[in-house]
Amino acid sequence: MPAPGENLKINGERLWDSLMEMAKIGPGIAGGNNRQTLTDDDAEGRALFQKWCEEAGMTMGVDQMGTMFARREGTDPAALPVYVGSHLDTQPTGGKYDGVLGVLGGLEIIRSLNDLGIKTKHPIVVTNWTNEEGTRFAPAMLASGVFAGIHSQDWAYEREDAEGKNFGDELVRIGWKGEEAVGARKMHAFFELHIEQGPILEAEGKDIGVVTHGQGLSWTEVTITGKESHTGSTPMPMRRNAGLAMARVLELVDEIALSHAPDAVGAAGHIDVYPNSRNVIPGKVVFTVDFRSPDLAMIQDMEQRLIDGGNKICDDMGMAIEFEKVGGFDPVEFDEGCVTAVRNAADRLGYSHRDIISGAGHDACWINRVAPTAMVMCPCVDGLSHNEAEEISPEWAAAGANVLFHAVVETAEIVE
Ligand code: HGY
Ligand code: MN
Ligand code: MN
Repeated sequence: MPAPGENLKINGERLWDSLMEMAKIGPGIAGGNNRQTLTDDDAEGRALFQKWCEEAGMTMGVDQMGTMFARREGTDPAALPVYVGSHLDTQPTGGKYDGVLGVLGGLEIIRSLNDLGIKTKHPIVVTNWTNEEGTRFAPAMLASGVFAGIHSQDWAYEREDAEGKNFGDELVRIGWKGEEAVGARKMHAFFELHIEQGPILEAEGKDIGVVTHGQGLSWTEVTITGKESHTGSTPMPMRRNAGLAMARVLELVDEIALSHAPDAVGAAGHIDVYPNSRNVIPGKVVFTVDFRSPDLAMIQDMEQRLIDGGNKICDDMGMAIEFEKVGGFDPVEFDEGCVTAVRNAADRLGYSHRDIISGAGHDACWINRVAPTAMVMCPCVDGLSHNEAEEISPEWAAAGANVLFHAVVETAEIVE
């Protein structure tokens, strides 16, 4: 198949304008976004994305997890489509580009193909995966996980948020529960453009990350039970302070991850303290430990040492501790053919690039189980993400979208 010419480019200005337009929906309090999944803001962002897709001549399909599939026809309707996309949901203090760049980068490919009057043999489908972040409803990458057969749909529907609302009801409430069976769609390939969310590309002055692997992830929910009592009148030796036990376990998490440096990371981002009153010793704490590494054995070692060490800490302090695995996936190796298409595109377009392992999880990590998959990364300022100050440049956005354009169109086969 002839590769696209190096002059095949997207319209960077239009992409940037669409990013800024989408960023107005579900604004954060510090310039970023708080467009959490299945909220009214999410519904508004979905409606805007659907409007843009229909204006670009695409037809929209929605599955029973609310994932959106906007299709541009190919010349061979029997050919399996090339899928391209990411997610529109954000963290509560999220940035404007995490996920959104991948969805709107896919839309920009369609808009550019329309401008250039180019047809492809394979249809192209631009995708918005529901609940990639896993912040409101754990785990992360929930809809792509159901699509890949990792989770059952019923289990996914029962996921609850902090207010006890469940995923299935909220999906119906916002009017985005589709008809399609989840996972019924077969893919020729899947590509995802994403900001790096780390410092490597910017530090090395690289325009493009060719993502060969994704590190594995493990989420363990830890519950420690002590005893509520008065912070003033309870003598220190009598206290069963669950908050103190958590602090010691979190020190242990840091120690465990650092023992595998530089190939592992660990922290807890979600922490609930009960009753969370200024003058009550915490009787219970619930927190989620997030371990990651490209090496599965390291992840398993970290999980086991958390359990062994946590049990010891709480035995010594006379408290109960429970562990529940609430999310995770093994390290991922992306499809060599798709990765090569990304690397060749970066070369052809003259962008500096390097192979990279994704530090963050992405829908591509699950879709890689059911279709040939690869990712394209662009740098982000100071490697910062999951922070409202997340920033990229229009040039980085355009470079990433151009490489995505070439990889997708080469795989979808241009029809002369
Ligand atoms: O957790 C992750 O890595 C992704 O941002 N959801
Ligand atoms: Mn993301
Ligand atoms: Mn994210």
